[in-house]
Amino acid sequence: PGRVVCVGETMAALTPDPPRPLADAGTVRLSVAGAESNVAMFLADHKIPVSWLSALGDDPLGRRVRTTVANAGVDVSQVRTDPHRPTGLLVKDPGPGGTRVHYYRRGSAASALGPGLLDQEPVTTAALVHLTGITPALSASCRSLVTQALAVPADERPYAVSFDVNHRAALWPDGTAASVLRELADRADVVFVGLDEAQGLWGADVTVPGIRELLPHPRIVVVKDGARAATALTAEGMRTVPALRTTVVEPVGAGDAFAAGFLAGLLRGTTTVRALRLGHITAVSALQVTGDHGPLPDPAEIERLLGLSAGAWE
Ligand code: KDG
Repeated sequence: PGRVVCVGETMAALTPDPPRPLADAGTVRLSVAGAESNVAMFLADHKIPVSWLSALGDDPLGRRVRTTVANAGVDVSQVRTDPHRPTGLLVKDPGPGGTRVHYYRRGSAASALGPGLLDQEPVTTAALVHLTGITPALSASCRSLVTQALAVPADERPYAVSFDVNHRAALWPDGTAASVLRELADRADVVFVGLDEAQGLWGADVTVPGIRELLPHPRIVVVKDGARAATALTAEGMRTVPALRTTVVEPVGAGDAFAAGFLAGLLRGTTTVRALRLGHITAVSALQVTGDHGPLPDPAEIERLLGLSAGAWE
């Protein structure tokens, strides 16, 4: 398969360990967090050649992020080091009502990324460029990076574009996000969106087929319905595959893992149903670890899971 280029910000992340409210936490765990680099790491696990494109500060956290992504088998040679801006930071605040995320990323190295990135290697020779709805919320230059990647009509672009809606309410108002994300998503070749995410953005009564009416142009729209199922809407119609039952240690990263598995299938030319199954199988690897990125099952186990009868998937 051709090369995938994932573009977007990755931050250092701090999580109280054991989980407890930040205000009285003692020890914290340091890890890395970034939707696009998560996708890149899972694609590398699937042996898809992949580069991650971003910017980091010239600081220890930036070096930590770079090393972590590189050690997962992702090409990071074109990730810039910005001498003037820091690496972004995410801090998790576990509480009785769930975990809140606090961002310290305004003015970060990656927030200064812009459309210039698109005119250079590895983007110019990529088979697929993966973007998310986080990037347009980061800064004006980041928004124009995503807008320009999608400005050329799909059949005239040298590469396909996949776009995970990934709405982050902490970054921008829902009203702005709803229209910007819909316009951007509708210009992509492959779109990933959660059913509840779509309902939050575009109306509580939005249904899976209704999402196709909102996004009529992409070749494939994948709607993820949490732990239940995922549906691919294509010109051939609708294909739904139930999720695998699994124990959930921590759900963050599962959406990124799902996207990577689906894209790996697509790039290898498998059927839509197998690509959806590969998405679910990859998601399990993220669900079963506290971090965003966990190991895939071995290839024989992946083949076994792919080959199970439809009934066994329910
Ligand atoms: O998809 C997981 C990401 O949300 C997380 O790793 C952090 O990229 C991130 C963000 O901007 O919220």
